[in-house]
Amino acid sequence: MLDNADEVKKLFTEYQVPIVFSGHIHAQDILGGTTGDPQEVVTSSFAMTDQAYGVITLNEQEITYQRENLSVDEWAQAQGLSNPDLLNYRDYLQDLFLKDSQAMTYSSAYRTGDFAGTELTAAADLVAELNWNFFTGHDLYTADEKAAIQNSAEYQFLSSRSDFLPSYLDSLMTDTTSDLEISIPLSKK
Ligand SMILES: [Ca+2]
Repeated sequence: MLDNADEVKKLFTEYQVPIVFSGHIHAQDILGGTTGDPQEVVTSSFAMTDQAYGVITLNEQEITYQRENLSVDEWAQAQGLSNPDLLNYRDYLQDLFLKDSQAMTYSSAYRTGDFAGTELTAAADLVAELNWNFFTGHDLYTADEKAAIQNSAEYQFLSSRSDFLPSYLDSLMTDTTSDLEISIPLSKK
């Protein structure tokens, strides 16, 4: 965290730093600035779903970043391991994350004393899905997709019961460019 981020950004722009790589927030994101500003690439946490890392390629013409995923499943299979969680590690980590996200909805319902059954479960699934998409950088929605989510029964259910959750979901759907890859042409001196 920087409390003088604006000053630092000015320096990056002045010295033509084309791209900045960081982490910490555990959410995959690529934040593009206006032309001439540095692009910021944040790679999500390697320890959690979906175990991503970035591959950077640099040559005289361009610098590229591409998000890739580790496959523990294949490794465990090649090692002849029998632990089902390791053999299905991708699903295992995703399941942990989704359950954690669903819990956010359930604890909100608990606070308001509202324990609707299947509607609550479906709404918790929507929160979990959008949360997973956000943290793994798969949160690029078309206007139609976004409208469909906001018009869905699950979203409407949350809107009638919570101030926080609908606005939280909206905040997970603001991207307009890919979080997974970027290519920046390098100008010749
Ligand atoms: Ca994003």
